[in-house]
Formats: sequence, C-alpha cells, structure tokens
Amino acid sequence: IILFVLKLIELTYASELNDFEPASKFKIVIDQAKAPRYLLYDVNPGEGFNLRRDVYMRIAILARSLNVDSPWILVLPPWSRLYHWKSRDLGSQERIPWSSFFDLHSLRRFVPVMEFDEFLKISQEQIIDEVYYLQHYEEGWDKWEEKIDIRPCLQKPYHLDVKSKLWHGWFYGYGDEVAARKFECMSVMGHAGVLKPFLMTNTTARSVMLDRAETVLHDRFGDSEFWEVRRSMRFSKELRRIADDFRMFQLDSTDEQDMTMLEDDWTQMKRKPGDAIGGPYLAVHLRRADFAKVREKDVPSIKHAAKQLKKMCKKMDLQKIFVATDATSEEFAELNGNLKDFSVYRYEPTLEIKKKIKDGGVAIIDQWICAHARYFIGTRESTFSFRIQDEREILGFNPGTTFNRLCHEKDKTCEQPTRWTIKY
Ligand code: GFB
Repeated sequence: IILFVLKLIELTYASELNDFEPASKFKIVIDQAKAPRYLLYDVNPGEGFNLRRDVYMRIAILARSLNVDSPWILVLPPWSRLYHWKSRDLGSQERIPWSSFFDLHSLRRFVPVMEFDEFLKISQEQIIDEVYYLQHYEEGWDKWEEKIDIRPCLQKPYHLDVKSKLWHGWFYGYGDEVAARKFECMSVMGHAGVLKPFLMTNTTARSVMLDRAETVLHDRFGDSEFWEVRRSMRFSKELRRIADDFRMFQLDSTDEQDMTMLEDDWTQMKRKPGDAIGGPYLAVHLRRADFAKVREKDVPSIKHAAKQLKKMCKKMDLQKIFVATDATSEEFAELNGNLKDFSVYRYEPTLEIKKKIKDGGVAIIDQWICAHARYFIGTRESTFSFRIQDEREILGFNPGTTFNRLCHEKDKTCEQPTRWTIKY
C-alpha cells in the first residue's frame, strides 16, 4: 500500500511538471536527460547553400554553448534537393553527407558533430524525439525583445499519423523512413542563444530538432567566436586539392608563391591583413540566374560587368581573369567576347568528376579559386560572395583586395561592401 501511494504521488507530480503551459514561461522538467543529447536542425527548403552555411554557424554556436553544461552532439543536416542544384546529368543530388563538402575534423575542433546517417545508426528506432518548428509571431512586433512561445502553427509542414501517433515530414529526404514522436510550433524572436534555457530545462528529449532554424539570428555577428566557427568550416581536402590543381596548372598560382599556406589545425592559424598576396589573376563572382531577376538593380549587364573587370585588371596589372558564375554558357560567351584582351577562365569539370563532386562541389571549387586571387570582385548581397570574402579574411588578404563588388550601370554611387574583418 505504501509503495502504491508513493507511486501515485510520483505520477501526479510528474504529470503536473510535464504539463505544458503555452505563452507563459515554460515549466521546468526535473527528469535528468540522458547524455549525450542530439541537436538536429533544418532550414527553409528554398534557401541556398551559403545561407545554410550561415545557419550552421548560428546553431553550432548554440550547440557549443549547450556543451558547457552537458554533452550535446550536433547532427549535420544532409544536403538534399537544393533549389540551385539543377544539373540533370549527375544522378541523385539528395542525402549528400557533409563530409562530401567539409572537413569534419575541422568542424569538430569547434563542436561535436555527426552525420545524420551515423545518428540513425545509433538510434534504436528511426525516430527523432521532438521537433520544434520555428516561426515568427503571427501578430508581428513593435518592440524588439528576446522571447519564445509554443504557439499554433502558422504553416502545416508536418502531419500526424493517428494510428502510429508519429509525425511525418520531409526530414532531409528521409521522410519515408524517419518520423518524430512530438511536434510543436514555436514562435521565436531573438538570437540562437534564446533557445538554450528551453533545451536545458524544459525538455529531456534525447534528440531535439529545430526546423526553420534560420528564424533565429547570430548571437554576436562578427565577434571572435563567430570567426572561430567560420574558421572551422574548412572545405574537404579533396575539393581543395582539385581547386589547387586548377590554380597551379591554369592560373600559375601556388600557396608558396601566393603566401596562402594553411596550417593543418585552423585553431593554430592566425594571419595579419596583407600576409597573403594571392595568385596572379583577378577573380569575379558573377551571380546570375534567379539572382539577376530577383535583384535586378544590383546585377549589371554582362557588358557593364566586363567593363568593370577590364578597368580593374589594368589597374592591378593582371592578365588572367577567373570567373565563378552560375551564368548560362551563352552569357559566359558574351562576357568572354567583351574581354578579348584578357585570358578568361571558368572551372568546368569532366562529367566523371562532376558526378562525384556534384553541383555543390563545383561551387565550392569556384569559391576556393576566388579566395586565392590577387583581387576579388563579388556580387552585391550574395551570400556566395560573402563566403569568399570570409575565406580571404582567414587567409590574410588585405581587405582592399576583397571587399569589392560589381555595380549596376545605373548605380552611380556604387557603394562597396561592408568590411567584415576577421577577429581572433
Ligand atoms: O549560395 P547561395 O545561397 O548564394 O545560392 P546567394 C546560390 C547557389 O547558386 C549556390 C549556385 O549555392 C550555387 O549552387 N551558384 C551561384 C554558383 N553562384 C555560383 C558560381 O559562381 N559558381 C557555381 N558553381 N555555382 C540567394 C539564395 O543566393 O539568392 C536564395 O540563397 C535566393 O535562396 C536568392 O535564391 C535570390 O546568396 O547568391
């Protein structure tokens, strides 16, 4: 009888503690969470590769901060069906692991990470315990304040299977195999760090996924921790090797001559502006495709772009131009035709290599080559160009050779990009 009464008290107490009260501040869950815990996340399906890299940084900083109190592993969201990866001759561009693009040893020097496949292998069932779908506040806001609240969903991206009581959704293209036990929408205003108290004290779930993670902002944009996680995002050795070969054979560019040697361990690498000289070529990121339509005012005509490139090559006394672009072959030919006095290069892999590295790998190679040029010009507000700028800061270029952009013919002021310089 005594045991029964004790059990009854325990059950009443536990259910009271676990009862969730939306809108008011959350109740504290007293159960001890089993370690390690797993933090998963995903991003708005329409976002491109380089914005996704930025969201990784926000969530990696959150995961690192969680690790101060208890062990958490950040599960890397596989790359599946990105809007801009349009090549049809490469087979599937789904479920691509992070190791295809990034060096996981380098990532792990900042925070513990694992691939999603590894996570599935160690979870007994193919189930994520809890999914929180981040969203804004329906009523909007007139005063900025950091807050989170469980709220009714503004969209319905997941559905409940009544029979199994499991939630189904996209799950990076694993939707047929993976489900979630619990799903809620969470309105949030603030920085990624605002989620920490909730994850620490309001849930003991072993695996928690934050969907639409781009909703939260950087805790501190541009500080030394921001740069630490950015420095940890080294591209895979294989992609760097292909890009370095292209630099050497086509552009007479080697790390020794260009003063762009890398330490194996990024935590040991510290450069001053001007340490790097770069290869004897000018690089441009000429963003076209959807960007040229959505941001018409920022993207110059091909002819006007060529004019700006010529002018800068003459000023820098450079003869070779490397073009990273998502332009069509017709647009590229037009550019080439307008740059007759110069040698113009574009990285075009064989089909065999492209099948291996995919559209994502080609884009990374383009970025790595741009990162090593003596002078770089990007496209305004393109995250693809921003990531090249960061890379050049890490390598130690003079900011004057990095924070430059093409201007539209009607843009008379042609204001140059903000200089987000590296902090150690
Ligand atoms: O990277 P990203 O977010 O940059 O998206 P933006 C652009 C994608 O287009 C890249 C391809 O990830 C590549 O797949 N791409 C762009 C390129 N430029 C190049 C290039 O020079 N070389 C190669 N190989 N590929 C935003 C998107 O793009 O543009 C938004 O994030 C939206 O979703 C907006 O589409 C209009 O910041 O430039």
